[in-house]
Parts: sequence; C-alpha cells; structure tokens
Amino acid sequence: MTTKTNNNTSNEMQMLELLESRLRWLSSWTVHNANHIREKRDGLKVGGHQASCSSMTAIMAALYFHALRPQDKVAVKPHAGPVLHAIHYLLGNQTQEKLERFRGLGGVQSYPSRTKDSIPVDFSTGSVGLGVAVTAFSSLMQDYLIAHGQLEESDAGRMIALMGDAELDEGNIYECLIEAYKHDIRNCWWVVDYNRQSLDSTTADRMFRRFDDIFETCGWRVVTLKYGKRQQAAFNKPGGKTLEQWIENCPNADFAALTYQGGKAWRKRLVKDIGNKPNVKKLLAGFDDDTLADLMTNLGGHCVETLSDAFDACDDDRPTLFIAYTVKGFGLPLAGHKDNHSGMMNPTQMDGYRKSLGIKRGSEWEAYGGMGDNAAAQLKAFVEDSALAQHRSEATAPTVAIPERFAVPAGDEQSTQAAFGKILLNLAKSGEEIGNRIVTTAPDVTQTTNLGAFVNQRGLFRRQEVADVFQQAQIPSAQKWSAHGAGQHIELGIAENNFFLMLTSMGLTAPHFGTRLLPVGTVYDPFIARGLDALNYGCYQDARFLLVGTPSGLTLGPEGGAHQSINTPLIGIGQPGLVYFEPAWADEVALMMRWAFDHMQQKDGSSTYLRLSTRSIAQIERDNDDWEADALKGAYWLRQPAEGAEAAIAFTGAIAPEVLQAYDSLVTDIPGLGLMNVTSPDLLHRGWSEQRASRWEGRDDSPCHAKRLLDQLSPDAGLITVLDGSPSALSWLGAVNGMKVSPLGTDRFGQTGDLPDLYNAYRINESAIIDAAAELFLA
Ligand SMILES: Cc1ncc(C[n+]2csc(CCOP(=O)(O)OP(=O)(O)O)c2C)c(N)n1
Ligand SMILES: [Mg+2]
Repeated sequence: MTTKTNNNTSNEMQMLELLESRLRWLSSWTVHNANHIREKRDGLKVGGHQASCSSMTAIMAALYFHALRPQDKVAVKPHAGPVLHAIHYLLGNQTQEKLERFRGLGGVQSYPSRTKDSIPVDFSTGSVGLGVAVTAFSSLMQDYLIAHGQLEESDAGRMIALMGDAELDEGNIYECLIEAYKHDIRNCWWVVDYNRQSLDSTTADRMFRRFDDIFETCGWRVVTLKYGKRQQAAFNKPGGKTLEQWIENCPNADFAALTYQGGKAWRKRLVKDIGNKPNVKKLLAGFDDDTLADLMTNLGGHCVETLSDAFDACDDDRPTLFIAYTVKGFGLPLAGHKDNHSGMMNPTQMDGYRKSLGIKRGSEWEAYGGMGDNAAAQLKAFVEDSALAQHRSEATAPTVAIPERFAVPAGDEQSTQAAFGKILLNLAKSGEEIGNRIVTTAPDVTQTTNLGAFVNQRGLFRRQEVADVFQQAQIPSAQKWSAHGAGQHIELGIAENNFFLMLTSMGLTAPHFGTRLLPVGTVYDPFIARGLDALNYGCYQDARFLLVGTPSGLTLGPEGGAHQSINTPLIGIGQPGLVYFEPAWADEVALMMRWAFDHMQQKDGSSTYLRLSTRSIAQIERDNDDWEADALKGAYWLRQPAEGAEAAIAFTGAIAPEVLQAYDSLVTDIPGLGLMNVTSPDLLHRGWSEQRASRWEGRDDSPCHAKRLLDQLSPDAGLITVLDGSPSALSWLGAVNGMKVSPLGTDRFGQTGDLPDLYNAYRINESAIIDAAAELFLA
C-alpha cells in the first residue's frame, strides 16, 4: 500500500463522500422497502436497522473504496449488513431483486452470511462479538500458513472487523485479546463504530478511555478518530478550543439527545454552557442551525478524509483498534435517539429524505440516482476502478488425499479416546500428506484428551521459536513442549469460546486462503456447552473440522457431576453442519476419523463431532468388514435379529460391555433378540427426517436407514434404548415404525462414584436393561 497520509486528493474524498451518501440511501431504502412497501402476509414486523447502517456508511466507504486490498478479509457488524449489500450492488455483484427481497425467502439475509448470501461474505456475523474475535484467529491461521510455506508473505491480507461499540461488552472479545497477545498476532484491524449506543440505551461514560488501556496493554495500537476535518477546522478558529473542550466533556446521553433535537437545541445548549467564554458567540454565529448541527456531528467516523488518513497511516502489520466516533442514525431523522436501534423512518420521513437527495419517485433503486449525470458518471467510474472491483472470488483449495483405511490400534482393551490419540500419532508418522495437513488445537486439555502423542511428534506452532526448558534441562517428561514455525498444534488457554473460534478459522482456510488444512480440536465434552454459540457460529459459516469431545458422560466416574456430560448427544443431533458419531470400539474410531477427514473436504460435507470415552473396554472380534458401511450410516446390527423378532436393544458408546452382558442374559428368553449399535443417533435421525421430506416433495421415498434396520423386526416389536447421556437421543427410534420403547440413559446431574455404582444408580447397567426389557413385555 502506498502511503497517502495527508495526501488524499480532494477528488477522491469527494467521491467517497458521494459514496457514503449512496450507501446511506440504498441501505435505508432496502430496509424501508421491506417494511413499508413490500406486501406483508403474516403481520410480522420485517425489521432492519437504518440507524446502525448510517452509523457506518462513511467507515465502510473509506475502508472498502480507499483502504481495502483484494487479499484483505472483513467481518461486517451484523446490523450493517444492508450497507455491504449496497456496496456490492454498486459493484454489480448484487441484484435489485435480491435487495427487494431483503429478509424474505431467497433474498438478502438480515446479517451477512457466507453460506446464504450470494455476494462475497468473508465472515458471517450475527451473534455480536464472535465475528470480531474470529478475525484475530484468522490472522493467526494466515501466519500459520505462511510459516508452513502454504501462503506467500506477500499475499498476507488484513483480517478486519467492523464492529459496534456494544460488542465491546462481550466477554469473548477479551478472551480473544489475551490469546491473540500470547500468539503475537498481526495484520488484524478492528474498527469500532463508536456511536455510544447499544440496543437499549446510550453506553456508559465511565468506559471512556478504558478501552484504550485494555487494548494497549494487549499490544494493540489504538487510534481514536474523534473529530472530523470540519470540526478540526472549527477548533482552530477563535473560540474553537472552548468548543472542543465542551465536546470532550459532554456526556454520551446529552450528546445523543442534542443530536436528535438538532441545530436549534445545539445552539441553545452551547450558548448556555459556554456562550460567555471568549469568542464562542462569534464562532457559533458563523453557522446557521443546519450547518451547526452538521458541524457538531462531523465526528471522525463520519469524515471520509479522517478515516482514509488514519487507515493510510497504519501501514504496517501491527494489530490496530480504530475507535471511530459516530452518531447512530447519522444523517437521518433518527439520529441520536436512544430508541433508534430498531427505529425506522416513517414513509413521510423517507419521502423527505428521498427529495433531499433529488431522487425521483420510482427511481429509488437507481444505483447513482438523483446526483446529476456528471457526478453519477464520475462516481460509477470511481467504483469500477476501485481495488475492490478486482475479482475477489474465493479460491478452490485442492483436496488432501486420505488413505483408504486408517490402521486400527492394537490392544484387547482400549478406550475410544486412547484409540483416537494413537490413530493421530500414526498419521503423524505415516509420511503421507495428510500428516502434514492436520492441525490440532485444544483449550489447555491437550494431554488429558490424548493429543499429546501427536504434539510430541509434530510440535507446537509459534511464529517465534520457544524452547522446551524442561527438555533442555533433561528433566524427564512425557511431553515435548517446544514450539516453532513448523509446529502443527496451536495450544490455547482455557477458554472454550476461543477454541471454537480457532477451529472456525482453521476450518475456513480452504475458502479464505486456498489451502486446505484438516483441523482437529479436543475439548472436555461437557464444556462444549461453554463455547456452544461459537461452535454454532463456526458451523453456520460452514467451517470444516473434526471436534472431539472427551471424556464424556457418567463414564468419567470419580471426576463427578461437574465434568460428566449429559446432554451433548442432543447437541450432536441438533447442531446443523456437524455430524455426531459416538463409537464404542477402536475400529469404529478409525473408521469414523477417516470418514471425517474425507467428509470435511467434500463440497456438501460438514464438520464431525466424535464423543469419546476414557473407559477401557474389551474390543470385539469381527468376522468381516460388512458392518462398516452401515456404521457410517448411523447404526448396524451387532447381533442380527431373527426375521420378525419381538425385541431389540439399541445402544450407543462406552456402555457396550453392560449391553453385551444384558444381551446374553436376555437372548435365551427372547429368541432372535437383535442388538443394534447406534454409531450416530444424529445421522440416523437426519435420515429419518430426510425420508419424510423426500416423500412430501415427491422425491425418492425409499426407507431411511433406521427404518431399513427396524423393518427386520416384527411391526409390534419392542425396543430397549440405552446410552450414557440423555435418553431422548435414542428413544425417538420407536416412532420410526411405531414400536414401544423402554428408554434408558441419564437425565439428572451425575456425581462421583465408580462405574458399577454409577451405572446402577443411573440405571444404565445390565440389570436396568433386563428390567427395561421386562417392562416392554409386561406392558
Ligand atoms: C450475542 C448477541 N446478543 C444479543 C444480540 C442482540 N443485539 C443485536 S445488536 C445489539 C446491540 C448492538 O449495539 P452496537 O454493537 O453498539 O451496534 P450499533 O449501535 O452500531 O447498532 C444487540 C444487543 C445479538 N445480536 N447477539
Ligand atoms: Mg453502538
């Protein structure tokens, strides 16, 4: 980037000002059209945020059309989504038809969405805070790729978040700041739309300058853009310093209220407060009411020149926070009102706004309407010449070859967690490309989730080398903990939000940087809930990774109720974009991991979640591989039922030994009893939903996998379902063919205990299964 500090040509600034006005109009009109013009069928408010948009139009004009380079990526404040669409409308990437359908089916989404919008969206946003923090992790991943020779340093872009000031209240921002400091991130900009208004109200004056301290402590440069050029010029006139001082001390709420009230109110208040100070009256007399209101709201975040200069001045890779002072609802009759978050201009106000821009009725969608032919042509040429207009389509990353089979770790007794660790280690040692593309991460649980062997083999990633002091001092330790540029594990502090955002960034390297990584993250299963919104966020934007939740369930035994996950199977079933498997044996783990690495690279693939256990159980003999295909569809018959059998047990995961014992006890009384291993309650349920959807839509309605398996039983057979988790994860199986079900599982908090005691107390042991079977037949 060439430094243009203080040298930005007045012509360019004029263009940016015109653009700002276009973006403000188009975003306002998009929201207005959807709420006041488009036909409504359901009486619901459509919604949209004109005030949040206009707060950011200058920031986005200056960023997108002055500072942004093709390799930069931006997360846009959710409520400024219509401004992003307006930008792409001007660039010719968005259609009027989609804008007209804003918030309607198939139209522009409420908040920028990578997967649902047709324009280029680098990061989805919506849940405030997450879209900001994810940029820090993506800048770290960019450095990872550079260090691994998978991206040229010269192709490094900035990861930029355009954020609302209330997003600074989200805790995940600070969790991220700490992690980002530890990893010495660079090439990250966060631009705060500092309108000092949230959804409910104006924000706390006490936080003034505190953000500077917090960010500077974490190594960020803080650039505050408080005053626009017109204000700065006024401050240099006689009496100007007094005016500047007055604004400095003005409480947020007062400033907002005066902005809403306009020029007359400003004058009255200023005269009252500082009118008797030297030269102030004369200074104020130089402005009529309208220009005085303009002057008072010419804050840094509304001045394209101030913004452009500031962006130009930060011509290095230091992480930077721009605090751009703004007015929420800038330039609209809503400006400054504390209730303006969801407020909208009424048709009369909108009409006045239209007229003030010289836009003819019926020409509202005209990209450059109302500005005169000359200006329109000039602005169009300016937009078309911009760096942004260069094609920015996302790269397609080549796939990484996955071996036909993953070797199954040897051992008569194994836990699924240990098998996972060994398989990863095998891949690390295999010499195959897959070993180089796997990247792992964990929130301070690397060792206790069995990632340690992989990390010993491949090292931790740091841009700057960090020696393992314990190893150098020859102090015996199982863990080699040295870090370097070639390392393939990104160790995180204990913050699950960061963990899921890290996985999100890892899982987006293919579309973002054209290089595919195979991310694997491990977390204690119950603490998935801690980062659940960030997990959902990653899945929503189709990031691809393998998530391992372990240890899980009551099966954790002595660790007790705070660590025993109960409802994660339901998360696994309910989370779109994530296929949940829960294996019982090591050979299943190998099969599912292979599938996950393949599936995460498929166009219509997804991420995978493995719920694993630390319980070491006897492995079973297999006669052949016939079970595998069904296991990958969600279930297989471990003991085939007799044709028309009267009952079956369906189970999931680490309680397999209890289930096998119960099976052996019951099979003499219930001849032909079936035993179904449900490897993925999620896939099984999805298949069932899909079958019904197919039927309604007149597509292929062949039976789903669950039905195909259950059709082997008598139509009035009974099912006993059992897992170490919420019973509802499996109890629905009865509904597939209208069978009676006797469901077992846990729906109370766990506690400390050994497995015989816990399985007995929570009724997931052999005798519970036998009782559940009896119940079916007694009923
Ligand atoms: C996690 C989350 N909680 C709540 C909301 C609802 N919400 C949307 S915007 C908003 C306030 C945003 O204020 P700010 O970030 O300052 O944006 P602006 O003033 O620019 O609209 C809230 C609470 C949300 N989108 N995400
Ligand atoms: Mg705000």
